[in-house]
Amino acid sequence: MSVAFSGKSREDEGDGWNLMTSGRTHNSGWRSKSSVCLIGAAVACLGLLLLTMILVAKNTSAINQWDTKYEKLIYELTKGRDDLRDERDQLMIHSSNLTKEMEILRGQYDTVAASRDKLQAKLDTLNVNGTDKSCLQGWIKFNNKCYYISAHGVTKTWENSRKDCQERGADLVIITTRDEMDFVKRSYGVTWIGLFRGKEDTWKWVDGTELKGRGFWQDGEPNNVDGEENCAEVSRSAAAWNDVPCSRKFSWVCED
Ligand code: MMA
Ligand code: CA
Repeated sequence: MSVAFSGKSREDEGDGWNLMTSGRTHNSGWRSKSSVCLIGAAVACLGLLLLTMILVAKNTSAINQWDTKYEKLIYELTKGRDDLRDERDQLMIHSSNLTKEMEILRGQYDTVAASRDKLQAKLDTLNVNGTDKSCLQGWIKFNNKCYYISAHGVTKTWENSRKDCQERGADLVIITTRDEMDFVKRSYGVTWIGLFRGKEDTWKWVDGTELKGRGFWQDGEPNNVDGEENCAEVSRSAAAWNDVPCSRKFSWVCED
């Protein structure tokens, strides 16, 4: 060994090699060199192959790891998306239910509001300005208004009936509601009310206001028989109005 690394000539080196591989020819030495080269190359190739295999294995494992990681991520994202879709569907159902419920409640509110307004109106007529009205003796209180009903058997013309009411500080009754109508018809026999034919064939109340709507006329009335029926009466039996000549004599009802 010391000879091979002593810095001598190439031949000496050859000799040195020969010394190391004693018994071999010059030719066989060259072959040995090439074998060594081949073996070296093979080892190098094997090493490279091994390295490549390790790298590939490493990469494959890394890829596998990445795959697993992404598969997991994709699974979680998909699940998250599906959960959100479910939640959205539930919310949409809930929202639609709430809309329906709101419509029902709105309907109920309208009904209750209408009922409240009706009751308020009734309360207003019952209790004008919050004070309970008191009626004079001989008068009847109905829905917080005072009425005078002429005595049984006493009859007058429409004009004289009205005069009687005015002398009592009132006037013939003005009927505005079905309630009031039902109250007035309870009087005796045929009764004058404060409704008369004004100019241009319009029906007017004694306070100067015009009759609005159909009122409570009997079927076929007012028919103005002989063109002389200018005053309205109500009878217990008919429970509705009829136009008759104002000169007829009937009972009457005054309203304060
Ligand atoms: C009477 C009189 C009229 C009324 C009719 C209804 C015949 O006349 O009361 O005013 O319209 O009856 O039939
Ligand atoms: Ca008539």
